[in-house]
Amino acid sequence: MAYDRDNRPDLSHHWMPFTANRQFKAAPRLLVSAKGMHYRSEDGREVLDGTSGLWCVNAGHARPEIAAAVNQQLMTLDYAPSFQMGHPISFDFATALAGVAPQGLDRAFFTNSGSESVDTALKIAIAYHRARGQGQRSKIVGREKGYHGVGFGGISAGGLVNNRRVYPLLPSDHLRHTLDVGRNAFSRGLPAHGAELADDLEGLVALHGAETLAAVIVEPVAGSAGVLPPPQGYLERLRKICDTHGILLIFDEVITGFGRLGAPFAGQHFGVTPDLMTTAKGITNGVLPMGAVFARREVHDAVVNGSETPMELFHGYTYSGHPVACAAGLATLDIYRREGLFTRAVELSEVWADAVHGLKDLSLVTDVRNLGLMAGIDLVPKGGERGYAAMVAAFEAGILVRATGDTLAMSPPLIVSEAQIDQLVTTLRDVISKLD
Ligand code: PXG
Repeated sequence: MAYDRDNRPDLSHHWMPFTANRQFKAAPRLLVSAKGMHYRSEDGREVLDGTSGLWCVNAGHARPEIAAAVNQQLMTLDYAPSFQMGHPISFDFATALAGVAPQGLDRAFFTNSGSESVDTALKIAIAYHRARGQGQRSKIVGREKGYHGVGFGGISAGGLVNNRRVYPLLPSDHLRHTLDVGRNAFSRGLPAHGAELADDLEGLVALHGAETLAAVIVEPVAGSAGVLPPPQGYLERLRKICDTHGILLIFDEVITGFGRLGAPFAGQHFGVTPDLMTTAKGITNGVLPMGAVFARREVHDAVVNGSETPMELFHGYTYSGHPVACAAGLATLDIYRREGLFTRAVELSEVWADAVHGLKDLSLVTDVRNLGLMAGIDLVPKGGERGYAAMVAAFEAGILVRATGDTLAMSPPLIVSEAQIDQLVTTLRDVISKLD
């Protein structure tokens, strides 16, 4: 059925996620189709995708190779039980993923989303310590402004107050965030100041005792909070402190994974290898829900070989390793490799940095941050109203950007052209110039 403004669906029954439902339903923005770098809106306009959907459609929309692989898998084996039974394609996909994963992280546990990946990784971390006779290690360390999805583990580790304040939380504590506009405003790439903030972990060790801390989870580049690249040397320092105290380091690569920074994963970009890595989104180019937790072989072996029960980890999902999602994932990996998309963000990073930092002179712009094909643009704060107004005006002007509070985020598909980068920033310049 073709949707348009005269043929709008009933909007009342779908309770929308992370959406101002009343506001949206009063003035909906509906996307009805997508191809390549563009969405089409219900009023027939082309909208340039400046956000890869929600940071997931890294190879662009409607890729025929993925559609063909999905169709073929649907007609071959649409579903098979994932507990105590297996099917070949999940093993093939895990093997293929191990081939692009950071050194040593070659064991994959499948989930269906970033939130599930995070909660899975936290459980694996706790199970790992327990298997090694350190069952007291169950506290999680996250970071202010961190976003790790919406499971109870993820919101406990996360550092965004609106996602946390209503709910009971798991035992956790937090590092300070690394955003320091005072010292680092308009840094190109990694900010120079703030590596010492990693030493917060020493403070938490002193406060809680290392023997109670299971894992530290951070986004290598915080995404949802408005694109916060880590200070130079920060991740290296965190890795070192984790090693000193036997704390596992988890990189949440739900956004940074699958080429966003110009390497398959941020761990490789930074040369810092975590013990566990959470992924989702770009794993299937966003076309089907899927996620994966990558574990260092020693972490996997401690849990699996150290188990006293036949079943080693009491955890999993009906759709873990779903055959159709695996088919989409294999076809996606093929595209990333064949088209050089894992490294395209590096090739474009100077053009991208020049483009987004070109907005610096606008009087409402107070900071611009960038890394790989990600950018965050802070506007003079107005309780989120200004960011929202910018997002709506940008959409009306033909580009899709994200707003978090009064910060705008862009993360276009990795197939973006230089001309399209120019269109994104030229449009955004115009939009920001006209804001109150
Ligand atoms: N970890 C990270 C780092 C994420 O960015 C999740 C976990 C959760 O993934 P799921 O698949 O459960 O949503 C995310 C999700 C935004 C935005 O615009 C970011 C996300 C999702 C929706 C919007 O900042 N990140």
